[in-house]
Amino acid sequence: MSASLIENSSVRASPAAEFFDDVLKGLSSAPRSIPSKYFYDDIGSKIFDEICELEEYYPTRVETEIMHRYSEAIACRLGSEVRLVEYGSGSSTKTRILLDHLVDPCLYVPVDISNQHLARTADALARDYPLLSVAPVATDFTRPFEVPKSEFEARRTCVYFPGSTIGNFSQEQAIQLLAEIADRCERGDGLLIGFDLRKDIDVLETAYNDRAGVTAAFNKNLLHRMNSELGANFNTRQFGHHAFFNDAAGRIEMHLVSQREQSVSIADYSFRFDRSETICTEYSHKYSISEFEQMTAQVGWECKETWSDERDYFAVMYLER
Ligand code: AVI
Repeated sequence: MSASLIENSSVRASPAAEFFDDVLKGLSSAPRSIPSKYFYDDIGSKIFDEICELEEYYPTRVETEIMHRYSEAIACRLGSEVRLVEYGSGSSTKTRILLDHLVDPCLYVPVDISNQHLARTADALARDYPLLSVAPVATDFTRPFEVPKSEFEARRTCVYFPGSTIGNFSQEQAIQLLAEIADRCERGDGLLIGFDLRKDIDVLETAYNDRAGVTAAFNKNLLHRMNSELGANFNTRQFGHHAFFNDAAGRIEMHLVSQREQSVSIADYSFRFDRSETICTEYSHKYSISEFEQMTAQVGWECKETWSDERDYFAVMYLER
């Protein structure tokens, strides 16, 4: 069975216009920044999949190990006949571990901003799980969207939010998003969320500065995207990748650094960059389990169980509304 894609375009301007507006706004602000969601075009999503395979990038590997080790306990927490809604589903790799253990799931709703990647992933899932109904939604999950209904009434909806994507929001935005997810849920619905834990700075910085330069290519893909989609004229060789841990803020920050004084134009707009001036492209917050429990409790979630690895690198938490 192939899965038909729902594109949620009713609530916003065209994606190209929105990208243009966000880039102009971000490059005009001080300090300069561009929202990290724009990493994920078709090429960026593929580079991200490569990052997940890197030796240095532990989060995917460790989260996958946790999912394998505790899949039965996790599936038991979610219960049978669940409607599983995954935020930022990407390639849905970890979801397969969950799907292999869930009892009679009613519907799987992968939600992702990259529609081509989503369509391919949803088709592959529908092929590999012929008894599962898959209803992909192509949208930015931070905006309101209609969650498809299952044919048979689900016992509960569970939002699955793996991959530490929550870390890519500022703390304030993360709390706001967790509150919105709670609002979209009913009492007793669940949230299964993966987040990266605070740890040794070297381990963190190595994960975002891999030797093969895949993370650098991921970061620079944003420049290529602005050139090809917005007609910008970034000289991609004149910007470097810089990622470091900001201890006070508890986050990795990723930047594109201008290698010299230069001007860049986008449509009728021109932006001057000093040497070493940066565009912040991503935050990746790292939390402690208790910090995360407090954040979620503030907005109506009750933590039921947390699973982590032996080194406490990563945590998967199950919460109920
Ligand atoms: C998707 N997100 C959780 C990744 C992270 O670790 O913050 C994105 C990423 N950026 C560089 N490497 C991976």
